[in-house]
Order: sequence, then structure tokens, then C-alpha cells
Amino acid sequence: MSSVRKTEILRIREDDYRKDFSEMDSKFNEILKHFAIELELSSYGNGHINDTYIVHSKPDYILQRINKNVFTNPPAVMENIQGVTEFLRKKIEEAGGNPERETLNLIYTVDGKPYYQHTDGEYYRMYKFIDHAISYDAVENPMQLYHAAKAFGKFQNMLADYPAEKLHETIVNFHNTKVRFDNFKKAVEDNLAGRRDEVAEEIQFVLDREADCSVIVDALADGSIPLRVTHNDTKLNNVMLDEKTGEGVCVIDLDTVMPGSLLYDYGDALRFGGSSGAEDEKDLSKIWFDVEKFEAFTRGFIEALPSITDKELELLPFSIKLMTFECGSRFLADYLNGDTYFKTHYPTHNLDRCRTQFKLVADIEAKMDELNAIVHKIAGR
Ligand code: ADP
Ligand code: GN1
Ligand code: MG
Repeated sequence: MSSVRKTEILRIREDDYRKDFSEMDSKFNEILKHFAIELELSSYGNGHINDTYIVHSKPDYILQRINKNVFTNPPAVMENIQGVTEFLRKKIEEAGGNPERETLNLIYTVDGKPYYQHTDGEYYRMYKFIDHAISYDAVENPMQLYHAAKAFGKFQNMLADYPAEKLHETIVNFHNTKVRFDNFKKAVEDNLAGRRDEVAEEIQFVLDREADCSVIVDALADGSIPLRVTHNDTKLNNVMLDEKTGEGVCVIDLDTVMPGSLLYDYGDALRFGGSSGAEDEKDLSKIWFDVEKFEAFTRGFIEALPSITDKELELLPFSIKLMTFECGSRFLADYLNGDTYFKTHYPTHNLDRCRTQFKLVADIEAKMDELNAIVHKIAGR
């Protein structure tokens, strides 16, 4: 354990990494709690994909095991993150900001790599821990969404001239909703977990909305909206907000930075942030699409991205519906496949998540005219 405490930038000994951190976590946690001593390395955060640990040191670090099932080429993911963070570092310096805090800072191994591959084949990476900033798992007030929107908008602005051809497609067709729809139908057909009959209503909900799936994909293909470098996973807990001012500090979770549409970032952020409740709330009477939160995020996003085109503006409310629909159908597909993609904590976790998403989709559909009017009011065009 003490070897972990000694971890320093560029001085990480391979031996430190040779331990299985998840095993350490459960075993030592159990032993140390009997001595009322806190573990120096513990599980951290609520991401659905990677295994994240905080390494208590001076300063602290974030250690992550990259999910190889989701990211089949971790070195390509790390090449993207290395390229993007170095690029952002320069932009932040030019703007007089603090790159130690405003972008992720990778810790390199002693042999100069941005990740370490353990002998068991698993990939680990390390970042500086961003101090005095919070990533929220739930929205506490609409101002948080305003600040998150500014941060995600600024992130896109800074990457506007990033050479997109350098980016690997870390998850192929990540937001290609047409392909997602086909994958969904395959999950229904395969019925791997034998759960198809209990979710007939949810399956029908997806099938009824096939026409929506082509709207953004086709608009990108025919050039009516621009291809941009986007984050693609803009959940509120993927941005750190300053613990005192509440303002955006740093956009994190850069695994899916790829060419895409601004609508993916906007829609996905409001899929999560615009909900009245938790993504896995069981009581659906507590779930609706909150127009006040929508307005706060939309205001921040449009302020940060004045380059947004008329066509993109027109599609903003639709994109929330589509990203929510996409995510709900991904949760349902994973439920049908036997929960192999998202981390789940109980057997119907993915189904509960799917149901909140579909409740939101239906509510967004009902509020579409109101949402469109608000976008026009905010944009002034
Ligand atoms: P996942 O892909 O599993 O969502 P993330 O990269 O989003 O993994 O990390 C999970 C959580 O860990 C984040 O939501 C955030 O709370 C925390 N986290 C990640 N990186 C940092 C960092 N550099 N500093 C502080 N907290 C971090
Ligand atoms: C995952 O990694 P995380 O928890 O920030 C997922 C997103 C989903 C989200 C749903 C790489 O995000 O696409 O929208 O869960 N990330 C990946 O909460 O699939
Ligand atoms: Mg995350």
C-alpha cells in the first residue's frame, strides 16, 4: 500500500501497477476498516463504464481501469486523449487559463506511455485529481446546468480546429441511431437473456420511433448540419464544477471524443440534466422533463456557441428526444443481452433506466412546441 502513497508524476514504478487494484480494493478495505484506517486507494465516482479509483496521496490521483469490453482498442482511446489534452493545454495557456485544472492531466508511466498494460492484459491510466471541484450525479439546481452547458460549449469551441482525421473512432457508430436501431432489433431477435416477453411494451415503444433514427445521421450526411469534434458523453457527472463558484472547471471522461454533431452533446446533456429525477428512478410518477432545467442549459449552450447554425438550433429540442430515446433503447438492448455493457447493481437496473428514458421521451414529445418556442426566444432567431 505504501508504494501507492509514494506515487509521483513520472515516477510510477511498474511494480505499483502490477497489483490488481480491484482485488486490493475489496480485500484491504475489509481488513483496514477493522482498524478504523482509511484505505489509501478506494473506488470512486459513479461512471457506468470504467473502474475508477482515487489514489490518496499528496496530491491525489485518479486511477482507472479502462473497460476493454466497451473500448476494444484502449491504446487508440489513449492516443485520442493524449492528443486532445495536449491540444487543450495549449489553448488554455493561450487564453491565460490554468491547464493543470481546466483539462485532464495524464500521468505517464516511467517508460513514457500514457497507460500501463498489466500482465493480465488489463489497461490502466492515471490522471491528476481535479481538486476543489465537484462532479454531480444529480442536478441540484438549474444554475448547475447553465454552468455545465457553458463548459461543454467551451470544450467544443476549443476543439473546433482540432484535426478530426487524427481521432480514432473509439466506439464505431456510437451515436449512429440508425445502426443503434438495427442493434436493438438484433437484441430483440437474439433474446439472449430470455427477457423479451416481459418487456413487450418497451420494445414496441422503440419500434414505433424508427423514423426518428435517421434525422440527425442524414442531416450530417447531406451536409445540412456540420460535422464537429464532439465529446459525445455529456452527462452532468462528466464535467467538474468549482466547489465555491459553481462554474465549470474541466470537462472529463474523454473516451468518446470523436467527430460528431453538436446535437449529440446538447441532447445527451439534457437527457440526463433535464430529467426531474434519477436515471434509475423506479417511481415513474417522479419522472418528467423539467422545462426550467432545459431553459438554463439551453441558455448556457447558446451563449457559449454563437456559431450554432440555424438548422442546428431548429433541431435542439428534437436532439434531446433522440438522445434520450437512443440511451433508453441501449439500456433495453443491454437488458435483453444479459447486462454485459453498462455496470448494473441489481438485476432489473437496466430496465429501470430504460423506463425513465422512455417516460422522458414521451414527455419531451408532448412539450415539443413549448421547447421550440423557448429555443427561438433564447437565440433571438
Ligand atoms: P466512466 O467512463 O466510467 O464514466 P469517468 O472518467 O467519467 O468514468 O470517471 C468516473 C468519475 O470519477 C467521474 O464522474 C468523476 O466523478 C471522477 N473523476 C474522473 N476523473 C477525475 C479527475 N481527474 N479528477 C477528479 N475526479 C475525477
Ligand atoms: C455511459 O461512462 P458514463 O457513465 O459517463 C455511456 C453513455 C451513456 C451513459 C448513461 C462510453 O456514460 O453513452 O449515455 O452511460 N458511455 C459509454 O448514463 O457508453
Ligand atoms: Mg463518466
